[in-house]
Amino acid sequence: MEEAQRSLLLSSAVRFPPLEGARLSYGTAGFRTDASLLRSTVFRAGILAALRALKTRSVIGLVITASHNKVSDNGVKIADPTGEMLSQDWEPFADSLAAAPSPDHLLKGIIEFAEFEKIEFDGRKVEVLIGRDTRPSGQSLLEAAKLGIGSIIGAVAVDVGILTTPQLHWMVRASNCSTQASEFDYFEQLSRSFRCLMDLILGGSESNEGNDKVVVDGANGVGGEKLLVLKEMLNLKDLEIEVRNSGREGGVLNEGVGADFVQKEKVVPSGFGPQDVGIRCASLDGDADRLVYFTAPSSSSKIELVDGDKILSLFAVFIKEELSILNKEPDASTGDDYQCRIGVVQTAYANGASTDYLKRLGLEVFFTPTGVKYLHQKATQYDIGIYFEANGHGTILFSEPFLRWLDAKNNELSSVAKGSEQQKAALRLLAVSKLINPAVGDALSGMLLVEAILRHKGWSIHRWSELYHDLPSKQLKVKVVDRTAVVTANAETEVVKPPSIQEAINAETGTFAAYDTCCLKAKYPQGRCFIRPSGTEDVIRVYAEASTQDAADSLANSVAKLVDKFLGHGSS
Ligand code: 16G
Ligand code: MG
Repeated sequence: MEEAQRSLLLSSAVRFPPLEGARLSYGTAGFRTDASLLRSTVFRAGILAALRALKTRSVIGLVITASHNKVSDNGVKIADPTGEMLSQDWEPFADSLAAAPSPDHLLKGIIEFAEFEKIEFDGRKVEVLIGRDTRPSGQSLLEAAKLGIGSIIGAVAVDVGILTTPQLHWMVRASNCSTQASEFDYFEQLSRSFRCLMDLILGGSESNEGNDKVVVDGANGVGGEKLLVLKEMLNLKDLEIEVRNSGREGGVLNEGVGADFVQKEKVVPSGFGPQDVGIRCASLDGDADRLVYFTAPSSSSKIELVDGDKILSLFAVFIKEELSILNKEPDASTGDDYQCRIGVVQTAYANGASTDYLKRLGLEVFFTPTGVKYLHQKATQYDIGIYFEANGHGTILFSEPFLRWLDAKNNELSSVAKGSEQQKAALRLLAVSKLINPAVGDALSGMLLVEAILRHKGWSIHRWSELYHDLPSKQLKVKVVDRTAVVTANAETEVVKPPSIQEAINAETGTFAAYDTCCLKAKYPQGRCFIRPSGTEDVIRVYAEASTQDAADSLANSVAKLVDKFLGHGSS
């Protein structure tokens, strides 16, 4: 590394004294904590993004967001050239950059890592796109990120403004594919492919009378704001999209609103109530990479939740049907049948009833640990990989070879069977591949796909919800002395450290071991329970599922007590 580069790094680093005390780690979704503690970490994340751009010679993304966390938090994460999450083998470097105790240590760490990764500091121009959500702390953190990026010679920070997280990921991907990559292009692509899908659907299906409205909770954040823009561009006549909590009405980000609140608390978000009974409602999270649907209850306070598992199931049903239409006729002209491998990816949080349902559809279901990066990576291994977390993160990935085949098939059908259902199926699948965000789960594009499929099938939200019945479940969090003491395996379904706790959980969950004393019935029929350290909060999470709500609650409570006993009570 040249002297000019060293002194530039040192002179900028002294302006961002390292965080004292709290040690941040690049968790499931980047660095995240109280915004007032983040300037030095975001500056260093800027350096990291610039180094990644130098290494890959590609456009890199940096997003300033804390998603569904409270408004006073913020965070930062990096998007790789494909628009996916930062490569996992760079995460330890991210941690050590954030933890470097002085500018000298920081410089030494960068030099060593650059040598190891063979990063050349040749001053060639590389770009880092910076996007941020609507948090008030975003502007000052943006300045810190810019200075971090600017302290690597040749790296240029491009402020792309306030965006949803998936928009930024999409723009990074598009920039590296040399396609149109502005925010306007994103909206254009979504609206064009949605209209194309709706045209192919409206031609052949019944009308969806009474189901032509969706009311969307924008979490008082960037998603609501952007949905209003998208709605203008879509200019729909047959679907009314009403946006509430758009962020323009003055409500507080994520406070009593948003997908995380709705999914965890199972109550309507603020601004929704009895006037919405029977109407299809949806909720986005604070940076619009999560989507859940729900209906408002007429009496009880609990909503009917249609979560990520059900969105996944709807997508899977649709894709499977379209593929079977497409493959119905043997391919007379070429005999070229493509063996399309569909894979579904879930986490341990997926409701057991959804997994059963997907398996009954004949689909291959795979489990990964929590966090988009794990699910996404697995989904890339299929021709069509559909992944969702129950909390509403997810998307559909199409492999390049499959898309090439589909394109060729469509061309062929347009000469031998133009306008046939078979050709329409090819066109519908092509439209889906353009509508759905290939970089990361995207609540806006996901919502448009849900709407198109419901319209195609003539389904109400209730019909959709009836695909299967969720097993009752309960989630709890437990504050412990050190959450990193818990190490899990098998997609987080098993604790390997500390010893013996898994046996205790098994004993509690075990259907045959634990009998209800009075009626000799299993205490937790169909019980399933796991614990895992949170990647975003300083807690251990407990998830329990059973055939009754009481049993699920009781199992979760018992296991929470075990966690407390084994790991010690943390201060709150
Ligand atoms: C982050 C993850 C999400 C995961 C959640 C779990 C991304 C983009 N986001 O929000 O996938 O479900 O963390 O949170 O990866 P937890 O570790 O606190 O339970
Ligand atoms: Mg989010």
